[in-house]
Amino acid sequence: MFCNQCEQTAKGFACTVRGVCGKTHETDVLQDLLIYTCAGLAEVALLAEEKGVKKPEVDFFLMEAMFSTLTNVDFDPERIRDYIEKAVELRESLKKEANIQTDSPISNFKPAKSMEELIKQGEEREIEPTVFREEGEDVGSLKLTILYSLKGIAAYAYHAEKLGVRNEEVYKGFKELLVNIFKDKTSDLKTWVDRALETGRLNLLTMEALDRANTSAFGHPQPTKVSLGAKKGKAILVSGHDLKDLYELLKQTEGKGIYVYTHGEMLPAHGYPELKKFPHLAGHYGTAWQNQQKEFEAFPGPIVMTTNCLMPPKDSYKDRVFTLGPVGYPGVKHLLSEDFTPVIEMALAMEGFKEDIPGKEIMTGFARNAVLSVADKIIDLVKAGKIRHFFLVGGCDGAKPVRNYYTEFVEKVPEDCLVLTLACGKFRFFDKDLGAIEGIPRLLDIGQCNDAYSAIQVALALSQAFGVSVNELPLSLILSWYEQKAVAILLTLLYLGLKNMRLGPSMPAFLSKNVANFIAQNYNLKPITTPDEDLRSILG
Ligand code: FSO
Ligand code: SF4
Repeated sequence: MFCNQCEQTAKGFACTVRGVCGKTHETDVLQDLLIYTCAGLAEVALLAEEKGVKKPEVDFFLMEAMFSTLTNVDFDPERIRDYIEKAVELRESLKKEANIQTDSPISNFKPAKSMEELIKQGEEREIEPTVFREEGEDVGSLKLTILYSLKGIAAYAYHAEKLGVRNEEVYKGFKELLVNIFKDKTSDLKTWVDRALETGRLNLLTMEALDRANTSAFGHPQPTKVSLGAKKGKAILVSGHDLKDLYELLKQTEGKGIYVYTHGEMLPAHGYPELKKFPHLAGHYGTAWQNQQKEFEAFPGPIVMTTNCLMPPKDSYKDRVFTLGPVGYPGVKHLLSEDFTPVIEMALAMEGFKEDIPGKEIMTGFARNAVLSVADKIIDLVKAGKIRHFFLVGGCDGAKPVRNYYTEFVEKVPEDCLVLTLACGKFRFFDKDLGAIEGIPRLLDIGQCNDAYSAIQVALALSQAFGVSVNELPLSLILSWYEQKAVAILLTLLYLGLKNMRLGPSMPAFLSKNVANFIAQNYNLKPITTPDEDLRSILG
């Protein structure tokens, strides 16, 4: 196997024996084969569209299948095999319906019948080394950057589409880029740099669609207090990012005497009016994804993983985990629909929390509408010199101890500065009381990584209000990355022309030296150093 798509990749190079995340060789090569098969389906879908045959279910399938190859989503070779077979089935039926004949290898791939042979086919089509061998290191690096961002886009588009919102321009561009990765042998670097930025643009459109989907279904998030304690009684824990899954579960558990708790990236769900209206949405339990083995083990009820980041479950709680949609793990129960009956039955059969557990209260729900509703006040405070600087300390968490940088950074931010945050990296400081500046809390949780669009809108609105470009605002982005949604967001920020961002805890292994230099020179993207040094160089 060869996988270098996430921040924790082995030795900062690639996982080649077994994933640090727990992904096996078999799953890895099958995922590469699935991506190859999806490229074939995308190619045939584009040809069919030219002939006027358009199947929305093909686009949705592509999003779900590509999402399943993202870090910490699907570890189950059988489920990846099902996706490969479904992709070929959809491709062949499209060919028939639109009368398409093509000799393109990706569009004619035939999956082997036995698992053993299928794995061999995957080994022959391993994406990373093939890409590097054929077009040289720099084009290979850009192709991987684009491919990984497409996985991020797939995740966002999957959530949006589940709520009935889609963007046809994104789906078309997505399919074209996926096909190009496999078929376009041009070694012209400029072409691939332009395509990487185009991927960033498509991701912005996708995040806009997701923001629209979430806010039209559940309302605009409002600043909301969330308890970190627990109530005596039966309990279900919901993790991942999918708000629709949480909503369905809340509806199905209504009046059943079960409390529902959020975990990890589900925390911002508490801010949405249509979700917080359920009185049995009781609070938030636990912290970021990398702590789940300890936290899930201690939770006295079933656990629903709606998306990443799933870690290999320990035997002590494996039988209490349920996966959904693109998520999967061998031997873990998988729900085929949003019918949560098995989860509810398990919760009812368990005792739950034996007593009330007191906990701190924290705030979430500072998405774009909430922040912009006090924009005038914020602008006045900046003009009066009472707010000196904004720091967006956002992104993913992870297991590496060097990620303490982000905790220390937030602790050291001077008292006349605001900290905006999003995604699971915030669990390193989300329960700190940073106080307020004239009633504006100094720590504002914008939401999930999926809400990066909201943060971008806040920055754009401030730049308009001050009549300067975003790069001239007293705003610094201190980013942490882990998986491929973060790669897509980074490309969006580069597409928007954002400069001087700091990225950690390490630079992506898939960026070649030349590509990394190109980004450093053109965007002044810097690796994090120490909190003191970075604060000094930003604030002077
Ligand atoms: Fe975190 Fe995982 Fe949200 Fe990521 S839970 S690391 S960027 O998948 O999606 O922030
Ligand atoms: Fe390694 Fe990350 Fe790939 Fe898992 S997803 S195999 S940890 S690079």
